[in-house]
Amino acid sequence: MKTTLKIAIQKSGRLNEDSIKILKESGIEFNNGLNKLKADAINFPLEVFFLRDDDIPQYVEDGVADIGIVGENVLFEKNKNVFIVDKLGFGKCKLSIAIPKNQKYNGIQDLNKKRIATSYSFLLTKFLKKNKINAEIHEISGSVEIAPSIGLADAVCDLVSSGSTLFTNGLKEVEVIFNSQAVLISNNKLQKEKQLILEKLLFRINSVKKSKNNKYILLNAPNENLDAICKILPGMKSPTILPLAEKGWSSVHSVVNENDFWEIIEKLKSKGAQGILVVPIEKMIV
Ligand code: PRT
Ligand code: ZN
Repeated sequence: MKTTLKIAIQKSGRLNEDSIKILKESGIEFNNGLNKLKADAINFPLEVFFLRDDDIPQYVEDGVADIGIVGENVLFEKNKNVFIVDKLGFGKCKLSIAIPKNQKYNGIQDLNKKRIATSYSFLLTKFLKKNKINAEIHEISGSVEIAPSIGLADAVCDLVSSGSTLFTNGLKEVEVIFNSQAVLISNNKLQKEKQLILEKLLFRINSVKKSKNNKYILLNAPNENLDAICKILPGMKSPTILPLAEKGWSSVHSVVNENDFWEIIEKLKSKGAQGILVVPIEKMIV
């Protein structure tokens, strides 16, 4: 029988769409798992399991799934023995401690003797211990943010992304325990054939990730400034330069990183670049 790699992703919730998207953008076709536990990819040796995110680390540790996509927050809270293969750059959030916004906060020692509600008792215990804080942890599984207003706790430890949940519940963030994002995890003892499939998958995922961070740029430049313009554009190797029909002008093509993008555009304009076009890249193989 042909070897397939089994990947566990979230069935529904915040990581579901992006997990499916990164696989599909990697050219892997499968049904989306609506009312299904499992789907076979059509054109890649991959089986996709749709699970609750909380169960994914255990499934991967046990080898029921070979790999999985899960938030670091869940992974570290479950404290399973698996291997982080790659950070995926989506599902970003913070695990933070928050208190009622009208309360003064002079530092972490203010959490001493406080009751903190959380679904992350393992990570919170570790954090409090490290900081020598003696607080009472109330483990609750949902709607943590309402705990202070109903008198269940003095503070909360929960995930924060935009901060609007804290705001609407009259809370303010006072400590960030860590920053989290979705990661690709793997069982520690993958068979050789499965390891090879994982490497193929990783190669594709990285091409997709790289392409998202980069843009293809085309511009027209006066020939006398070409040297200066090429110095501004790093490109994958060096920029492509083609003569334009108009004498004394060339077309320059290159790849720029999203992070430096606006700075580079400013510099290009100052060197006389015109007709600048910026195009998204679908895949980038380097
Ligand atoms: O059903 P299942 O168990 O699979 O899903 P779930 O309900 O446990 O998790 P889900 O879908 O809510 O989140 C899945 C993962 O998304 C989390 O484990 C995180 O890794 C990641 N993630 C990213 C978040 C958030 N951002 C986030 N903001 N998970 C939850 N939240 C919640 C947070 O708990 C709080 O209630 O959103 C609220 C805060 O959001 P803001 O924007 O108001 O700050
Ligand atoms: Zn969950």
